[in-house]
Amino acid sequence: MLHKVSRSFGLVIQQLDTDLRNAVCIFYLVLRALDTVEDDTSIPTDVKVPILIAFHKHIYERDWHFACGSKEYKVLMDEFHHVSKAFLELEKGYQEAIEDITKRMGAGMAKFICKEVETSDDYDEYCHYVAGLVGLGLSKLFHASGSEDLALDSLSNSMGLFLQKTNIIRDYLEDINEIPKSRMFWPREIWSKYVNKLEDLKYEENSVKAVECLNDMVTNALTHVEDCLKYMAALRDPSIFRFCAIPQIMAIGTLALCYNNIEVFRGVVKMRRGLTAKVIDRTKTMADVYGAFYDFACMMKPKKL
Ligand code: D61
Ligand code: MG
Repeated sequence: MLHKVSRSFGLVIQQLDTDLRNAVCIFYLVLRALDTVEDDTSIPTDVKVPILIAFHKHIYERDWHFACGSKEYKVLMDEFHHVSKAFLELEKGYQEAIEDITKRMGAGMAKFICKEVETSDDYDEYCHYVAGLVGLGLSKLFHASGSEDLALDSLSNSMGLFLQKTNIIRDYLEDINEIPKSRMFWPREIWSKYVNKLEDLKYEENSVKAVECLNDMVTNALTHVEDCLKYMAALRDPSIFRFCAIPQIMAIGTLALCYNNIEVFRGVVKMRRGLTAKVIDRTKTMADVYGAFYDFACMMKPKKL
């Protein structure tokens, strides 16, 4: 099920050691199910909010079920009893970490169902709920497995914010074109410096403003890089290190590709398969991470006039 719902994370989760691999896999599937509820625009708010808030309780219920989502996410929701069953077989320490994060993420998602992302503080707060908390939970799981020291919450949070903000930037067009209209996560405080309406960024006559706004968003995401490098430099276990480093390198690679690139407003901008394969094959040490971050940062520098 993990490989069906996650193209990218399935691979890096798979290479963790058995105990931690099971816990992280269940953690992923629980949060993906929660996110499927959040993202399903056909569920009325008064039905959705209580489910988000109580989700952390449902994972203890062997036969709890809520049908929603589409394609592979619908299958995940229909077969959720397998996830609860596996969750109940995890060690107590893992269970408690997963429950705590699910509870806080569900409450944060509920808060933002009725609230738009206006300021950059809102943007950081929303990204904290949906991705920063994943970082906090993973750090807890790494610590519980006995392989790592417990990381600082602020550094764990930045690991998630860097990944989430990269997704939000790359997915502008996909999200703005969604029918029925999906929610948008670019903060008004940033885009309103360039256009009157967020959707104006996609029209050809606003190309110059659009790229300026995009560069502002990429620069905002890059503020988390220093924390991410600190977080990764403190890891000891080689498989945990790769699990953390590969998504981070993919993220800075994606930002380098997006920077100053009008194609973000025209179609899909994605790293090429060959480059992805290289990152997966060649990420082993902190020196590899510094090298990749340096190379991608150098690609961004000359792109600006
Ligand atoms: C180290 C390694 C992996 C990390 C990390 C530190 C810190 C944080 C994260 C992974 C989470 C990064 C999330 C980035 C991708 N964003 C999404 O998938 C959005 O949904 C967010 C809510 C559900 C999060 C589920 C998740 C994701 C990755 C995990 C995990 C749980 C558990 C373990 C390992 C990795 C996004 O999804 C739709 C989309 O991207 O199109 C959304 O709805 O905004
Ligand atoms: Mg979501």
